[in-house]
Amino acid sequence: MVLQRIFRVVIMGPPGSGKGTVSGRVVKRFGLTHLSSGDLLRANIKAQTELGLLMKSCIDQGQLVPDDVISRLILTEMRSIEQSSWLLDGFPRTVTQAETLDGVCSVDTVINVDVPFQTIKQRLTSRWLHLPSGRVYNIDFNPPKISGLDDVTGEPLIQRDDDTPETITRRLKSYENQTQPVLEYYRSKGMLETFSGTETNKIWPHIQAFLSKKLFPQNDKVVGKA
Ligand code: G5P
Ligand code: MG
Repeated sequence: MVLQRIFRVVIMGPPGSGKGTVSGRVVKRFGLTHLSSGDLLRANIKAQTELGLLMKSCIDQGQLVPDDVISRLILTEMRSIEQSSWLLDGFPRTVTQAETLDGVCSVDTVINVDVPFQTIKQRLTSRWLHLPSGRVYNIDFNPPKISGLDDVTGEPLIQRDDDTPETITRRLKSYENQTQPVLEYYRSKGMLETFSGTETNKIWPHIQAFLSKKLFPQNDKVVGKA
């Protein structure tokens, strides 16, 4: 199925709510290009760029990096995919970032993955990551086929430095204080679609159905006529 125009989707939710996991499924099912602010920052840290070195302590302490730094990074990356439909994960995280994004493009819809904090705390300490691709695993939920290795490349998996219990608590606090107002920002514009639950496998069918309708409204009409 080919999209009839370019779609721009933002995915939001607390740390560990499953944004990366859901994004992987959206990419596979709908072919959107995934752009993750956290993956971009971690790639900069791994490559030891000036920006990566500057931002590492901020991220490891569970604080947000400054708005101007992350906005510049994301907007530069967005320019290279402006002819594609995309899914933006982890940006915007403050109202200032949301206003910056509004200044450069119009977003079609905002998906909010709403998972209780208690569920999240248990998940994040057992997360494993393939750094080059951003593929995520969890020893309870979706373990790799071979322990410690990525299913696709066979390369080693790592644990994120910010997945310690204390840092997770700080990340959830900063989500409450700085990112929840962004949900209100999009809700007031009528753009927010919230999907609540404690299991990605139960939330995903609803997101999939919503995006199918949004991205392929013509199919709905065909079904309606039949
Ligand atoms: P990130 O990288 O954007 P967060 O904190 O927003 O980080 P995170 O931790 O990447 O979000 P996620 O993507 O929402 O979480 O969740 P995930 O990785 O898919 O799933 C979490 C774990 O749960 C995985 O192990 C997965 O397998 C498992 N899982 C999924 N579903 C289920 C389920 O149903 N059951 C179970 N049992 N497990 C499941 O940002 C990192 C940092 O970068 C900076 C900040 O410092 C931030 O803290 N940053 C920004 N700073 C300022 N502005 C921005 N815009 C920034 N963006 C990033
Ligand atoms: Mg993520």
